[in-house]
Amino acid sequence: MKKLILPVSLLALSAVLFFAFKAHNPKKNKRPNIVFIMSDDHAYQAISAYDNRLIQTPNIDRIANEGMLFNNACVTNSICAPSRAVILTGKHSHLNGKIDNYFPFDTTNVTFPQILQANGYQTAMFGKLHFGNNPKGFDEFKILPDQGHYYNPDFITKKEGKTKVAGYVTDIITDMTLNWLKNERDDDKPFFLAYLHKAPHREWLPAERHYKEFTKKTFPEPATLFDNYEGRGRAAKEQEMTLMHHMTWGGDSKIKPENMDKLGLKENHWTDKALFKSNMARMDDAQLKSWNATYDKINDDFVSQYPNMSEKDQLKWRYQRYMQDYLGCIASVDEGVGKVLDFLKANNLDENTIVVYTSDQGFYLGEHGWFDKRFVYDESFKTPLMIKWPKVIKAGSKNSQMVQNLDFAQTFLEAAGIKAPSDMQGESMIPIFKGKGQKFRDAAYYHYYEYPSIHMVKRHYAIVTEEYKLVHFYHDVDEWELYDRRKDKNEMKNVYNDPAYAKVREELHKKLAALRIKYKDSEELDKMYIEKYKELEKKKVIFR
Ligand code: SGN
Ligand code: CA
Repeated sequence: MKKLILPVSLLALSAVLFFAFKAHNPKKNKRPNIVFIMSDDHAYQAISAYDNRLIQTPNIDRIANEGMLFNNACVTNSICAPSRAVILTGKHSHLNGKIDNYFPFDTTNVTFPQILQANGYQTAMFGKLHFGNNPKGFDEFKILPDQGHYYNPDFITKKEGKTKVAGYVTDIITDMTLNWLKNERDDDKPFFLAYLHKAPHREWLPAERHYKEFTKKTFPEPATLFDNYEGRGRAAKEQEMTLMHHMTWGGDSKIKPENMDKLGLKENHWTDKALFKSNMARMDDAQLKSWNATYDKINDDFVSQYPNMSEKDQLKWRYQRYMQDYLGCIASVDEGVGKVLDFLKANNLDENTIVVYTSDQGFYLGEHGWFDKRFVYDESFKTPLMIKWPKVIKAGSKNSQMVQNLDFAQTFLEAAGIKAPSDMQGESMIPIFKGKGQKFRDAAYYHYYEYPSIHMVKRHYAIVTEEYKLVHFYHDVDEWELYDRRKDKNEMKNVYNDPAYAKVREELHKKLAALRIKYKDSEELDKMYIEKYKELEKKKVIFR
């Protein structure tokens, strides 16, 4: 008998070893994992890898230090849901149909996660999507309905339906992500993981540990905080996104309704008190108590200062209040990113995982006196981007090519060894990762649509080259703007009618026309979308 047992147990042992080896054989999983981290409205000015005057973000910076920092990454349409649609489809807004936050996302679009999934990738999404419909191509998702809430948020989940989760949104999304990595990841498959923060989206409610810290700080003001928009056209003058007149006392600056009444502060937006109240209503007693302990002091202080404040003082105060809460929200994003990076490292997933950090667009942090985004001007056109992939990208590299959010789909597909559909409109960034020097994109095309709507930024399309920006505001007005990006970094002077730029202007007009043809955009489509928007206005779904 004994003689027989030995060979059988040897066989069993070798089978165990075979499977153990199979699971841990690094060669098997040659296709890279992808961790796509995106926050909402995170300005590059608020990442220390770009600029350390406002905040230190040591964990986000790790991605740049261990990989590549992009100094000129930009979007095609600087607003939330459209940016996400461009990322997922690899197509400009006018072709994927998600031109603004109101139009529905057409789920017959093919998205790159669907293609990855069909090719053997395990896929998961946690956090903010903002489409109004669920993502396709994901084995698992837990997403916020619409914009989501900062405290005790609701989630739409693939497996458990709608749930309310106690706690702070950024921490919850991080925990969901880590939990999936630890417990649900299939060792035998490469994965695509979308880790999508709501923060630092308006109205900027930080976690307790961070509002306690950040409300004590004072921040340097941007050079253009007191911009009067001379030198630019009607669009810059007629927007509704100034700290002075459009930031709300209640929802944004957290002045309590009773204090607004006491000081006779007029609501500058119908949502002001309502939003303040609804944010507070989500907190439990302990959260509210702690919140009040910090924000009541700020309120008392403001009530005593306000009667002696000039308009200029008010703007300065609003800027500090804005930065305290906005940057406080980023602090928890940075912590979460650190935890996910630590997990990858501790589990030997570091080497062959592509980690991306980006935002759905840039954001104004008081530049031109503004908050929000939408314009093709730099702070909202450009977006933070850093990517690490130790196997391929040299640590600490920097790149200044105009990569766009349009390029992610083709980049990820190429990294996974999959041929991208021929109607995708971006470029794969893989040659850049490998340090190849050729010019990637000569000019970027931009098109913003959501008007008339909240913040009132007029429709415009533009061509952006390294040196110039030519912009056409074609709806409500018919105005052209031209900026010399090298000489006028803050974009304060439209030189469209300056004879010294006549030749540049002419060339850019030609290039812009060619780009519109290349990307299949046209005046007919512009008109079609204006007409379709009117139908939405009739249904009263547009928010103003
Ligand atoms: C909300 C915000 C706006 C913001 C839009 C779109 N107001 O309406 O300030 O521009 O979302 O943002 S709020 O007071 O309700 O927060 S986006 O990131 O989803 O495009
Ligand atoms: Ca956004």
